[in-house]
Amino acid sequence: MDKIDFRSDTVTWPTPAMRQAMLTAAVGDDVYGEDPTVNKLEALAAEMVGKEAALFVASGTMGNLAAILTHAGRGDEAILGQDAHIFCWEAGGMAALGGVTPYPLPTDAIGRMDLAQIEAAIRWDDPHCPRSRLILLENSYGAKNGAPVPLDYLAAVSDIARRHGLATHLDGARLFNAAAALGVPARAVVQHVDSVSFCLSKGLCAPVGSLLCGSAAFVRQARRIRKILGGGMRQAGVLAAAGIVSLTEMVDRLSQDHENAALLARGLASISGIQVDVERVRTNIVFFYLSPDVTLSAPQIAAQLRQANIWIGAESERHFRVVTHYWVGPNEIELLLGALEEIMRQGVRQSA
Ligand code: TLP
Repeated sequence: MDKIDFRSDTVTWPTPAMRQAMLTAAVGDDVYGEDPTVNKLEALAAEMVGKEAALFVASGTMGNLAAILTHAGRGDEAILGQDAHIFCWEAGGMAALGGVTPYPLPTDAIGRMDLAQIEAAIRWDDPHCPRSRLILLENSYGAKNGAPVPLDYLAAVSDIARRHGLATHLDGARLFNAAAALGVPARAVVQHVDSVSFCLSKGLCAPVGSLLCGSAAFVRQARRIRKILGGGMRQAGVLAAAGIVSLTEMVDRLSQDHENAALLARGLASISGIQVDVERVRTNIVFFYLSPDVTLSAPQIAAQLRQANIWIGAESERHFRVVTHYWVGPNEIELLLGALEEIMRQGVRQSA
């Protein structure tokens, strides 16, 4: 890559094998269902997550929105974590385009809503109220250090949903990271939910694309919704070809990114002026904080690192997010730690 970029795993460039597969991909018109490479990717994705069917969509945001608009409609309500990506970072799509109201609940240190609070959030059947229709889950949970959310919680939420006639959708943008950290296949993570979306364009390095998976009937309707959203693509096989490489070659290496994130977190913990909870790093996302004696702000530190061609995310005045991926390994981590240590040496107020 042209820079050392820890801001996200979305920054990943396609691998050489992907570029080669894109060059030679067989294509057709996917709106007619005639792109053989898209069809192959969708079949592979459905098989890997143990659902009947899958739909290739442009992004994680489109996958989540298409799922919500398939499960729910105007006047319906969706229960979700108050720091879930769908609630915070998807431009309010469910309300803006679907007339679906979010019902946000607090989450614990690994992104779990309280089960009793979920149950209490489900509305009476009363014409005054929105109609509770959907519970939205996320795994791994981005806002909580990319925590893998355990299966017993997913099973318990799905049990609540079933008892009340609600649907469940999992934002699995980093589903395979969660599965690797939990030590189970992806299909086990999604066995309890009605639908799941996962991204090819994050740690799996594809340039574009996500898959939305569920029952055949669900995906048939989601395909209509994708068309409404302007997401019906034509010779999308050139993109799907990279996605097939993602699923066949890139899934098994994600645990390396997790080991690298742990290595990075341990290194950060040894730098004076930085606070990081190493134990919480289970996948590829690390949050770290400036201690009160540091005079520089997070954006100032990030700007100084950029001069060394190293990019990290300043999330506020006092904290950062760094994400490991295919293009940043132990060498890049060493460079980041070295540069940061040097900046911090100047940025920590010396006590007299
Ligand atoms: N997340 C991006 C930013 O939007 C924050 C990132 O850099 O992490 N669900 C989750 C859990 C995500 O983290 C993201 C992207 C999405 C959905 C949306 O995927 P895209 O960017 O493909 O629309």
